[in-house]
Amino acid sequence: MSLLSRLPFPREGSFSSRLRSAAVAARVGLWLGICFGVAFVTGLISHYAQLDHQPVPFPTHPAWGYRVTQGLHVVAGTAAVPLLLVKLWVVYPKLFAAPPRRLGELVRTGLERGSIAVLVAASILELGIGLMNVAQWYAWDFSFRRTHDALAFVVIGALLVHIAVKLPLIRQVLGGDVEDAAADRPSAVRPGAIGRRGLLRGTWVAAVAAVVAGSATTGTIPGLDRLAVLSPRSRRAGIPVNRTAAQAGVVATATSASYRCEIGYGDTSVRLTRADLLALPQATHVLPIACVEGWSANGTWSGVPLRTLLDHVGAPRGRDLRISSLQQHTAESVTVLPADFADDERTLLALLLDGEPLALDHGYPARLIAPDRPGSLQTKWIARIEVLG
Ligand SMILES: Nc1nc2c(c(=O)[nH]1)N[C@H]1C(S)=C(S)[C@@H](COP(=O)(O)O)O[C@H]1N2
Ligand SMILES: [Mo]
Repeated sequence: MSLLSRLPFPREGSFSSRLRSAAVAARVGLWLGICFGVAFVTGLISHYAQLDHQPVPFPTHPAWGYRVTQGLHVVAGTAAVPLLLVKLWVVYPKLFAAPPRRLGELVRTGLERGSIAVLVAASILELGIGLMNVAQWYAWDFSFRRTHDALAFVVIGALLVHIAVKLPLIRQVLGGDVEDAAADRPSAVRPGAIGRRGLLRGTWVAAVAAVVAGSATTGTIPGLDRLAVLSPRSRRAGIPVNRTAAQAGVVATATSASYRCEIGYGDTSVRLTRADLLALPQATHVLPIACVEGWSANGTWSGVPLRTLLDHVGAPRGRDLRISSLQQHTAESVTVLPADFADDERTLLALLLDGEPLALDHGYPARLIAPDRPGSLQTKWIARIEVLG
């Protein structure tokens, strides 16, 4: 008797359901792979959009570009959760397969299982912290974005190894009928209560349901705010509020009569009241807020085109800006606005939303609204704008 068979584990042969088959695993795996692929590409886009220094400037067109890519990112990640659970349930018996006896086989199997262990662990962690971030449950000290980004490469790397190893089997079972038993484990003979097609249909429904539930419980769906138990975001003028002025600790400074928006270029510095800003030429643009957490909403924003302000202090085109909030000591307190955004005529120092003065929670007295920019970088309660060298 081998050591493994003496341990109190189940044996591979004791799993008898026909549902746990390569034919099912490959079909769920295909969709899981598509979700991971979409999440990976859109994640890279999001990561790049949030870099302070972009070798190739992130585009400002189309204004809804980031809205679409980041919406897809969160949809793909959310749908992947039930797909991954079903996939793991289907292939779980393989965990208890007896190791091969020949050394060459043993090494090959060891590498294969090792890559699967990495893939499973990294996938669970990646989806887990992603969902926690969407739910605004920051139970960690590390930078979410850097960790999520680094783990994504581990997941995709291990996934590619996994697909390469399994490719012959994948082609065989995807080429045949889902009921085909040719690639089944010998013990997988007991018919399930729902059948393979039923399990697959149920899995697709679960994936769609997860996306709908995720959207509703995070307050993404207008009118369903009462379901937003995971991260209640109140709405002002139809746009969710991600962090309120009270949470940001800016109520006093944002409403103070001594508020000034400071614009600095070299030795020039002007300090403008909200009334001064309102007296400058105004423009109105319909632009979305597209939160990295997946929700997005269009707003009709009015205010001073940033370029008008820059001309006011004589700043040339082609300069990045550093934008500081009245809010202190958070990732959102200071952001860099790349030159192509600063010079885009649609980029506003917004003062009004829907023709009404900005709500305090939406960034009163003045906030940044730029096209095709991640929501987290649309700085609220702006205190200072510096033209960088
Ligand atoms: N100063 C500051 N600006 C901020 C934030 C913040 O926490 N502090 N949150 C950002 C995030 S994550 C998003 S999605 C948008 C949301 O804007 P809204 O609350 O007006 O919808 O504001 C951004 N600007
Ligand atoms: Mo956000």
